[in-house]
Amino acid sequence: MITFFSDQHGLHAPADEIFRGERVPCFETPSRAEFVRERLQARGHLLRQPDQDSRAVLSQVHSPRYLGFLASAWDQWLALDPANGDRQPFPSVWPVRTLRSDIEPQNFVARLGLYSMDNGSPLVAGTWAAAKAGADAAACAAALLAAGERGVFCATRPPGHHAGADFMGGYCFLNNAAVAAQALRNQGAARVAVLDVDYHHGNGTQSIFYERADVLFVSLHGDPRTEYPFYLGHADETGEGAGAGFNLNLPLPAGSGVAAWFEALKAACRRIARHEAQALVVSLGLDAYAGDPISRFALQAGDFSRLGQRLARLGLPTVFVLEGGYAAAELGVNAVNVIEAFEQD
Ligand code: OKP
Ligand code: ZN
Repeated sequence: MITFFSDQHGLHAPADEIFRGERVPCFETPSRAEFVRERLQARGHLLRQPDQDSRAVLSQVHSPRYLGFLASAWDQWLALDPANGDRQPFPSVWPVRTLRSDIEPQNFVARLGLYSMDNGSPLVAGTWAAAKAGADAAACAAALLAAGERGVFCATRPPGHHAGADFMGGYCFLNNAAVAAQALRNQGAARVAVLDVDYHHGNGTQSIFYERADVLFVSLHGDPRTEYPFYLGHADETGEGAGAGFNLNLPLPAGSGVAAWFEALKAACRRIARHEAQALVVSLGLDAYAGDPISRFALQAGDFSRLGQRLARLGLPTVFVLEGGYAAAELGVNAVNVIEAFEQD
């Protein structure tokens, strides 16, 4: 399968994240993408660097002030103190209920909080370049579908599905799946479906399309009562306004087994078929894997082949976008199992 891979991903390599109040090494590491690249190459898949600018599509899914902030955040951080070059900024204050988010504060950390849903998305000098290359890959993949390709894989990081129109979160900065879906719409697909199989609910993607009927969002994930992102992803979130009925969440209790997962996948596929979509975007998180260090589902490597086969049966041109998956050494095998089974079916 044609795969987009950006060398720029390595520019986003934060050292630490905050976990239970302590700094711990980041789970979302450059090695994740390198394991995927190695496996793709070993299996003879073609790798391409993204060569299209996603700027126009990005401005359809993210707000101008958020994009402006993200593109210049590192320079703003350095402007505070040149010694900040070897420090990671973390937000510590957020405009929750009753506080105003319409006015951009002048204080940098206050702006960082305005544009963040958590303190778990460390930003470094190369974050913008890496994230932008991922979004460019998503736009490239959509263009290839329009040119007749059946499946294209974006083996990119950082992931994107927690990033909303105007905020980062959960290691995500730019919503690559939303970029792919919007680009497919721009190219003439009347109806697009996004299927998110990452262990964590894709709150960013859901919120971007929540009031739209043209992009159906379907997600299979750990129940937000106990799992990140906690504040979205419940079954009663079905869409609003014109988008009423075009959002389907299938939360499963943490610890659910493989049979329950594939039952939920069946329901997801049925809803997608009913949408009569002309193209599919898969937010391909691989953290439903039994060996994932921060997730609690039970899929084995062979189950990812079964996933690829089920997706192929939808019969839709499909963009796969890498999201989470933190058992880094197994990520390549699991990702390539999905796309090869998709191609073979
Ligand atoms: C991103 B993606 C664990 C901290 C968890 C948030 C998880 C983000 C997952 N120590 N932080 O959906 O895989
Ligand atoms: Zn995840």
